[in-house]
Amino acid sequence: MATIDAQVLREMIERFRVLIIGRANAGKTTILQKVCNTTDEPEIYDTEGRQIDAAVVKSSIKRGNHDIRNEMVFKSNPGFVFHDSCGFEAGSEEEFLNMKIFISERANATKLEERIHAIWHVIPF
Ligand SMILES: Nc1nc2c(ncn2[C@@H]2O[C@H](COP(=O)(O)OP(=O)(O)O)[C@@H](O)[C@H]2O)c(=O)[nH]1
Ligand SMILES: [Mg+2]
Repeated sequence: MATIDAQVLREMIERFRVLIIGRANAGKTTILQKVCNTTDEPEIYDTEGRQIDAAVVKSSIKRGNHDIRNEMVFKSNPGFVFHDSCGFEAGSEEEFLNMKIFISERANATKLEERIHAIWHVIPF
């Protein structure tokens, strides 16, 4: 079986796509800022690549309309794209279901760059 060199793979996918899961306030955003070595808030883009205003994102999360398909990108690290989920707390069955749908869609995506390349489950101690 032919193997693909990691460097070649990185060039093929352009951006490494990570799904980060854990309950609200688990520290997901904070840990992403740490690994991206930034204190900036991430920029949020919809699936069509249109940037969404941070205030709009915050108010829709408050209304319970969080969209896992949105892409979070830190200016300092354009090679990484993050998807945020908060479906691991009691009473958020819908968010949990959305996460499962998103994972199955992105596990079967034909385009390698659209697939989820890693899932990071954040558990606060
Ligand atoms: N004590 C403590 N607080 C943290 C830690 N990481 C994040 N926080 C705080 O917890 C709150 C929620 O963090 P945030 O990253 O927004 O969580 P998210 O909802 O999972 O994205 C913020 O007030 C952070 O400053 C940590 O490791 N220890
Ligand atoms: Mg967050």
